[in-house]
Amino acid sequence: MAQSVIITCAVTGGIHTPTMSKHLPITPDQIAAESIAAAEAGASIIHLHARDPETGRPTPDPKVFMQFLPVIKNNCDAIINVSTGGGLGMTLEQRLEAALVTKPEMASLNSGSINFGIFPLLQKHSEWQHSWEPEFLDMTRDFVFKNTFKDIEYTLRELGETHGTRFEFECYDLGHLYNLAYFVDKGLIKPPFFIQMIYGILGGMGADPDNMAHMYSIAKKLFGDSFEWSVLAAGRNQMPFATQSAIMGGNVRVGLEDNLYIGAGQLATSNAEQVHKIRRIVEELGLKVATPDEARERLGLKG
Ligand code: KMH
Ligand code: ZN
Repeated sequence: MAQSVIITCAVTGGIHTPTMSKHLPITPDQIAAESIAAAEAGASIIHLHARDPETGRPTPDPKVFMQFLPVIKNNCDAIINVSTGGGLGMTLEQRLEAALVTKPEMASLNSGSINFGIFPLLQKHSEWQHSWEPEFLDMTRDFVFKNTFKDIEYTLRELGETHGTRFEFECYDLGHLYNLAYFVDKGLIKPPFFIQMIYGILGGMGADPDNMAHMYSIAKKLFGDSFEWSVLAAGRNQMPFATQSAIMGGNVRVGLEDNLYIGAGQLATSNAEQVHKIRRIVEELGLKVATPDEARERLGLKG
């Protein structure tokens, strides 16, 4: 019998800008409401960034996180996953601050460095309404998303070993699986661990179905049965790649962080709309959607 499918919803992220979609949640109230609705629609993990309520710019400020994390926790049973990717240009210390203060069940951990090439996406949007958006566009032209071995080890020790937070290991490339294998060998990552494979970011793996098949087969060789895996793909590849993952026995991530659309040329009006869509697909495939407690058990979370 096939395992149930864990749906993660990444509700806002740090890449899309407010002028790209009026449905992107920005304020703490909006982020809380979108997260709770996504959980009600079937997401068992909510992946969270914070934004400055005035400008929409990503912020590392734990005080802003604390305006929505308790609201989400009190109004649904979903697993809270705090990003340590943060926003472009943040230092590692800034990126870790909110998770170190809030000690969530789960946090993201980016498993290697990449050139994060989002400028083609941003250049399409010419109506800049917020003062920081042109600056953001300029920064992204030569942006290295730095996640060195030292950075990863620091995060594993400070957040994982010290606080019992477990990770969504974000892998943008095949080499990132080998980085994880290195830390498994060192005893710093223990099963069951959660690999989030990321397709379609310029600088990382392209959104080619063959890449997913290959990533999965290498992950199996490296880790046997000791890992869970999930897939996110940026933009229009989001739903097809999530569907391929579910068919191959993996889990799925959707949300406005990864894609602002629900169909060709049609903006998603909410995160929950994307969760409903992938849930429908998963159930039509004859699979079940995991509850938060099933996800907790499979991912070895502290609860
Ligand atoms: N924005 C995604 C491609 C993080 O928050 O740590 C990757 C991400 C990074 O979710
Ligand atoms: Zn994120």
